[in-house]
Amino acid sequence: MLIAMTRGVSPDMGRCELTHLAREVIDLDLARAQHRQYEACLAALGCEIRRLPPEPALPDSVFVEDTALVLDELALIARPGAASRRPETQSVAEALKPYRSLATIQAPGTLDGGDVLRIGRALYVGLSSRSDPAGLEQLRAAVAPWGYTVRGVPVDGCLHLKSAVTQVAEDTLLINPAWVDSSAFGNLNLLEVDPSEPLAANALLIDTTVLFPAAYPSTRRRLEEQGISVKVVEVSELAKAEGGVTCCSLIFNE
Ligand code: CIR
Repeated sequence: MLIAMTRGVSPDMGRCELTHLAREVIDLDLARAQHRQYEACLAALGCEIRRLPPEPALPDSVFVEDTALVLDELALIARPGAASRRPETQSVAEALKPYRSLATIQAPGTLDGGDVLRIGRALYVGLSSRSDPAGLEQLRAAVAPWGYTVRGVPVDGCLHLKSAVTQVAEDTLLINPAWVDSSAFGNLNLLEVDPSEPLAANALLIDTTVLFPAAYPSTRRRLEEQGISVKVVEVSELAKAEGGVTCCSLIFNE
């Protein structure tokens, strides 16, 4: 069974971290409704939703993806690059303990889950404003016993690696080549976002369906033209906090 760990929207989300976006007013009620709809989509795609305890004082705590990397063999608790986000990890570690043995990124290394793209047994790690080479090396050491390859990929112009590239089918990545070097991804097929939608590369693949933001219809058409099944979700308020569809869950096999 697939588990999707999520966490509700903090009442303080208006004070979230922002790196590439200007601050806009977030409608909290709408954000909560969109988040519930997101959870409902995950449930409809076969995920069992496990809600983490709320963290009302932590503005970005809905973005649970950044707090950990959950592999079949272990869970690695992240050390987010933004200091305001580090207190989010404790409750995530507690919640993951029943499912996996845990390793933890140690100071001064930093790693955000949003910077780790897993394709089979290859882990691509964004070297971004949030994740640094020391974090990457700790990740490499933690997963070495299970034969994962780890490759650093510089990210420029966006928040995380998965803002620039995500998996949308077994052998296909959706990518914004302006933010990450396409040649890093070897033999995989690359589908580019529509140039008018630079933020559209963050998609969430569950089995053979892609959960995808309503805001990017031109890129959605590109996905559908490739025969990819797309489930659209409205996440406008979460996007104002610089979050996308991968960020709001940790998905793993029970
Ligand atoms: C942050 O800047 O950390 C949050 N406002 C947004 C995090 C989005 N997470 C993600 O893309 N994995």
